[in-house]
Amino acid sequence: MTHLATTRVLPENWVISPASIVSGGEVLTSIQINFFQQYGYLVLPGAALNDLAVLRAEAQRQLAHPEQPMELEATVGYPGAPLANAEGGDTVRRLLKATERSKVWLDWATSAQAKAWLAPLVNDADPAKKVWLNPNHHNCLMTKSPRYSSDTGWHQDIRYWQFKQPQLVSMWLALGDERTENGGLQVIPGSHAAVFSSNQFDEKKFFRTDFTTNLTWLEKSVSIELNAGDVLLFDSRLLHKASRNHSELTKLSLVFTYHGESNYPIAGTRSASQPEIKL
Ligand SMILES: O=C(O)CCC(=O)C(=O)O
Repeated sequence: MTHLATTRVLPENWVISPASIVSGGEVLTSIQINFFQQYGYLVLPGAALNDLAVLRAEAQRQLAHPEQPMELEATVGYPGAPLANAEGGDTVRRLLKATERSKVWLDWATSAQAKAWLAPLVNDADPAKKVWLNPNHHNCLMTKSPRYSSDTGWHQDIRYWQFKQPQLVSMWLALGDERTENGGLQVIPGSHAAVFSSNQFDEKKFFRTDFTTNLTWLEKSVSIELNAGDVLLFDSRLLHKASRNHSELTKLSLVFTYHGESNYPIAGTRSASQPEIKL
C-alpha cells in the first residue's frame, strides 16, 4: 500500500473544522483530545504560524554554521546515508540540545501555549497537572538534506528511552512543508495502544516489514502532511517512519518531548542525564 496522497489523510470520521484549529493561547477541544487518545497523534494546523518566521530564521542561522552537539547522517547510518569519509559525509541530521543552543527555541518549547496543548495529553486529560520537557530525547532541529539523507524505518521512539511509564508526547513543528516526498512522517494510527511482542521488531527495534503478523498494522499507515507552521503531537509509542528527502529543499523541523506528573526518567539512564524543564 502506498501513501502518496496530496492531502492530509485522516480517518474517515474526522473532519477538520474551525473549532479544531488552535492558534495562540488556546486549549485543545475534547474532540482533539479524544482523537489523540484514540489514534496516538494530532495535527494542529497553523498552530505556530505567529512564531514561524523567527523560529525558522534561527534554524537557518544555526544550520549555516553548525556547532556541536550534532548528529550526522553518516553517524545515524540509515539506508541512503553517506559514508563518513565520502562526499556528503558531513551532512547534518540533527542539531542537538535545541533548548540550550537557542533562547527562541527554548521559549517556544516551554511556552504557555505549549503547556496548554500538552497538559491534557500527558496527564490523562487533567490539564491542571504539570508538564515536563525532557531535554535528553529529541530536543533538536531535525534536518533532512535533499542530497544526502536517509530512510528511517518503522519504530516507536520509546524503544531506547527509559522512563517509569512509556507515556510521553513529542511536539513536532514543521518549519517548512512536509510531505512523504521530502521525508515527511508516516504513522500507524492506534499503534501507540497496541501490545507488540519482541519478535515483531528486528535487532535494532525496527518494526519488521517482512513479518506477516505486522502486515495488518502496516496496511493502516497514513502520511502526515504538514504545512509550515503546523504542529504534530504524537505519542512516543506510535509507530512512525520517514523516507529520505526527494525534493530540492532541506526539510527542517523542531522536535521536543514531554511527560506528565505521574512519569519520570529512570535515574542513571540517558533519559535522566540532564535535568528536566518544568513548564
Ligand atoms: O525524519 C525522520 O526520518 C524520522 C525521524 C524520527 O522518526 C525520529 O527521529 O524518531
